[in-house]
Amino acid sequence: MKDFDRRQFLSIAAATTLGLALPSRRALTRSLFDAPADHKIRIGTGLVEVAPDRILSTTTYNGQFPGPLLRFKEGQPAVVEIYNDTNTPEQLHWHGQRVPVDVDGSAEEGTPYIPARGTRRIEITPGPAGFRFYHTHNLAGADLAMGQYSGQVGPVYIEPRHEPGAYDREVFLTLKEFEPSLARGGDMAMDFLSPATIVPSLKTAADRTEALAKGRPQGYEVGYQVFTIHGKMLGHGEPVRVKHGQRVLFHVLNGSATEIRSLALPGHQFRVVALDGNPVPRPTIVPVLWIGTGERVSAIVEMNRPGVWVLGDLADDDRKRGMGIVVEYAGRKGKPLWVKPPSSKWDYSRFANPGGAHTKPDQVFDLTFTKDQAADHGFNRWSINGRAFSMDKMEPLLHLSLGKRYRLRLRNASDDIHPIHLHRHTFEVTRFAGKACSGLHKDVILVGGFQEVEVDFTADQPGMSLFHCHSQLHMDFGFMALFECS
Ligand SMILES: [Cu+2]
Repeated sequence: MKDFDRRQFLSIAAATTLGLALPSRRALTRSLFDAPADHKIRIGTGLVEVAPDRILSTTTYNGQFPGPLLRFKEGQPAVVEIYNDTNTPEQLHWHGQRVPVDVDGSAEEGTPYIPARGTRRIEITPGPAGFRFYHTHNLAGADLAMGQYSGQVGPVYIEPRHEPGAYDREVFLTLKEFEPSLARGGDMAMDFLSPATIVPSLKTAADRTEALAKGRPQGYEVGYQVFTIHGKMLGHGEPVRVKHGQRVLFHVLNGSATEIRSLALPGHQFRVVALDGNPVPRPTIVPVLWIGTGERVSAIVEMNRPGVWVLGDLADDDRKRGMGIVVEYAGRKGKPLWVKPPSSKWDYSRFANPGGAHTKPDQVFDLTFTKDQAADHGFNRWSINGRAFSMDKMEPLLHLSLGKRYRLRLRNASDDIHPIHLHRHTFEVTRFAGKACSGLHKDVILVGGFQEVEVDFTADQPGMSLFHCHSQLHMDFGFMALFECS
């Protein structure tokens, strides 16, 4: 705590010297003197009752899963006290927020750890407004009890200064699997992204690296036994209780360590109003939501088909093992009904403005992702531009100038889909698989097998920012890079 106060003092002293605007007197008083915390988070072992006969033991926030919904007000400084009751130093990452390295929650960037059996008290100025989340940023490697395989995931809502209220109620849902295990190969849905345009040279490059791996087995993938929404297997939690005519705004977070999820509600449609917590330029009605690891979708459902329904994943195996929640209309009883929706594609550009970026970037960087099959103790090793990240060699991959606009051309020379995430920034999707678009602001984007996606962003955060695939299995085996900005 002393450490925190000193740093605060130094940053204020520096701001004064530079003649910068000081935080408000209230903010100053709160941080320098020991004001009560706005939120207290306790990291420790918790029991999660996913069903009456299934109680899991895992690391949680405040003994519950998901972690408590943390509400902040945009731009209003808040103090968070984090207690670590485990024997492992921890990192708590504020996903989707523009916060300094000191509090972002990434050891790679230089955030101090929350010591084992210790405490860290931080102050953040929350923003941008919208649906964010917080999660551990520890490596797990081959230890499937660690990192985001555990229960260290919770939602954040940052209230905007003006809330548009075109709905009757809000429901926050966190999707998460438990009881992971390693297997060779996987069965993740691959063909839902649209357009499906691939770049032949990326396929050729992948074929070449695959040929080099000839004779090696498939790399490990992670599978799960237990699937939950809001910490409960389908049929075991409280249903979402609705009334005929209500407009319900669902804020859905994919808190998975590795999986892409889908969601449908038979007889109903989703009006997608925000992606990754940011309002979309063109709210669009879709029958199915697809949500990559770390992505969020906010969608309004008009409750106009009274009954008892399953809001669930399209994958039958996963839904039967728990990935669903019951939606029950007032006065209706009976067995929840699931109906497979007609097939549909997920096209990010439908939510964006047609046509490309309005601002020309100052510089374009190509980032090519490759897989070296089973190259690291049976795990696939991942590289960005030929470099697999390691904590021993942490030199930044890109050097950025503060205030400049950059374009990243994300080039996937592998057959997997990767949820690509950039810390401390929001990017604009300007081209998806050959289709130009604009106005879609996100912090995670799915890049399909052999596909190319372009995102633009302004480097407005000094210091290191981590860029990585949000799959724990990929980031832990090389799929990370640092961008340094000064
Ligand atoms: Cu990945």
